[in-house]
Order: sequence, then structure tokens, then C-alpha cells
Amino acid sequence: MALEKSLILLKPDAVQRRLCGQLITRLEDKGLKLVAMKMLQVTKELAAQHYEEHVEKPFYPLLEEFITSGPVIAIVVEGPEAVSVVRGMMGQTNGRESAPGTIRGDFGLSRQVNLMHGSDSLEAAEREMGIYFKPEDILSYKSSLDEWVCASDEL
Ligand code: IDP
Ligand code: MG
Repeated sequence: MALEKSLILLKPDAVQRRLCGQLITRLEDKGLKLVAMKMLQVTKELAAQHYEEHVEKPFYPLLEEFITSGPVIAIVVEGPEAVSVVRGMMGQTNGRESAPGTIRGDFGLSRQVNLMHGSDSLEAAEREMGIYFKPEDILSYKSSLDEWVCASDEL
């Protein structure tokens, strides 16, 4: 087990629907630590960098239109196995197929307009953190709650 970081985006629908507070609360309630955060407008260039694996796919033009349609909030969270933990919290890509209790299952009905991005591997997390943040903007700090979030042999 290892302490990992994951790159999260609260997508334009989360901002427009005023759900960011609730989504950040879910991350905090889980025990994940916020180590970087900023609001920004994704440009077409940034979208292509972020979604490089999807640029050639038929749905990419719609994805580009959606992700550049308004501000997003980029977040880095840290925690034990944070990458898979966040993916589990988000649920399936399609909100209609995502289980109740997951973020996409509880808040969404769409395959595209699905509230949150979370890195799908450690390599993706490293790459995506580099797209949105300078290394010095990703902070490292102790929290008095750390020892209550998980045991020392789990880090
Ligand atoms: P993920 O966000 O669950 O990892 P991916 O398959 O990596 O899903 O797709 C990236 C994003 O592209 C999705 O979150 C969604 O916003 C959008 N997307 C995925 N598949 C489709 C599709 O078939 N049509 C339209 N948009 C899609
Ligand atoms: Mg993906």
C-alpha cells in the first residue's frame, strides 16, 4: 500500500450546478487530503493535452466543447491508494449506469456530462498533475487527523 496522489477535475457541470462544495466534502469526508486546488478555464489546447488518449475518438469534439464550456476546479488529493479510491468514489463513466452511492451515480444522468475527472493510473496522475500544476503548487503538510485516517502500516 502506498500514499498516492490523484488529479481531480470538477467539470463545468459541477461548477454550473453549484455542486463543487458537496463534491469536495465527499473527498474530505473520505479522508483524502487536499494538497492543491485552483479554478481555471480549460482551453482547447489544454483539453487536447488532458484527453490525449481520446483526441481521435468520434466523441472528442463534443467532449472538447463540454470541457471548455466554463470554469473547472482542478484538485490534487493525497491518500493511501488515492487513485483507485477516487475512481471507486466516482463510479462508472455513465451516470445512468453508475451505482447509487457513487458521485456519478448520485448526481448525474449522463455519459458525457459527468461531474468529475479522476486519474485512472499512477502514470496518468503524474502526467495530469504536470498539466495543471507546477510542482511547487502541490503542497506537503501534516494534518493532526492523519493518524485517525489510517494506521501507520497502511502508508
Ligand atoms: P472516465 O472519465 O470515466 O475515465 P473516459 O472513457 O476516459 O471516462 O472518457 C473521458 C470523458 O469523456 C468522460 O468522463 C466523459 O466526459 C467523456 N466521454 C466518454 N465517453 C463518451 C462518449 O461516448 N460520448 C461522449 N462523451 C464521452
Ligand atoms: Mg478516463
